[in-house]
Amino acid sequence: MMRIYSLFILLFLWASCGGAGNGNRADRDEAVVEEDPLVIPDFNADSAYYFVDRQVAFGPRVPDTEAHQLAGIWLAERLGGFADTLYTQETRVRAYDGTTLNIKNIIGVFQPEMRRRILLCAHWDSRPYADYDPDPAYHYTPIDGANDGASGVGVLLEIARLVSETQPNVGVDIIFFDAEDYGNHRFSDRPDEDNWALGSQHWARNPHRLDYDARFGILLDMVGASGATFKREAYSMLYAPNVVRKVWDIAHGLGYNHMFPHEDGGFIIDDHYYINMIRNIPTINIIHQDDNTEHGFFPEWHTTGDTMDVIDRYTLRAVGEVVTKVVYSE
Ligand code: AHN
Ligand code: ZN
Repeated sequence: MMRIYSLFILLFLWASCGGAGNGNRADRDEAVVEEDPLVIPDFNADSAYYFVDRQVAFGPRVPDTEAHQLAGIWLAERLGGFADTLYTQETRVRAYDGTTLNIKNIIGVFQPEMRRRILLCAHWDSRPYADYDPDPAYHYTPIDGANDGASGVGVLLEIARLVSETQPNVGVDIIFFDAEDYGNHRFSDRPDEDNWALGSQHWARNPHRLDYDARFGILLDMVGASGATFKREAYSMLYAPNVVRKVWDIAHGLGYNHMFPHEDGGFIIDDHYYINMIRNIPTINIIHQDDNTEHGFFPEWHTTGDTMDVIDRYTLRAVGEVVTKVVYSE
């Protein structure tokens, strides 16, 4: 079922009560069609949950592993099935410890002919080490990344499905970035420079279309844990304050005030940082921050506990509804 938000419905009711006086029924029906009411498709949280679960079932999606390769093929198939055009961008990058990684950014383009575009993104890789695990025995064990990675991709696959069925008034690009989470191990002594978000750094310098531009971008990171709260991330406030305002206003309008507080979070180096710095596209990060943990993220962050057990359909639904409404309000 679709939800229809329209001032013109109200006008129609007012007119039917005799307010407009003249005009027959056919005229009024026509007016409703011509004025293009805002039709917002329903975000299905079960579908998003399924997309998260399917990714996690491949195992940790660490570059240069079989699970990563198979998950990448599956994601390209799924996104490609919804998008008008699919690009995969494969390259090699150097990780902080000198390892060469074979990585793949996965890009779905909807309505390529439209000039006004918005960019939605998340990272699809998962971290090679549980370096915040309470048990040191797991500090070099790869993680499932159900929340840290798969949740954002799951929400965006569901939005891809909606956009494929109901055309918004704007072109949409959905990018799944690779190698976001191969950053410096907590106990490494290497310099901590630009070693996160390797896939988005590559894309920002080599976009899938020359001179690619968008009105704004939204990054989703850790958007599936129960009890999540999304404070206003500091780089988002610095580079894209109007986008933060737009998104938080819509969240409040939908009744998700408690999850999108008007509170300032920290500066987080993530994919959106490089999109802002290198491509100059105002891009925000919707990311779960938590003052009650030592690292500032959800309790299972970069631990073996970041499994499907932390994923809550309610959180996926809240974020999904907000981003869907942003897309269809453009
Ligand atoms: C830093 O800790 C520098 N950035 C965190 C970005 C991140 C990691 N997002 C998910 N995992
Ligand atoms: Zn991470």
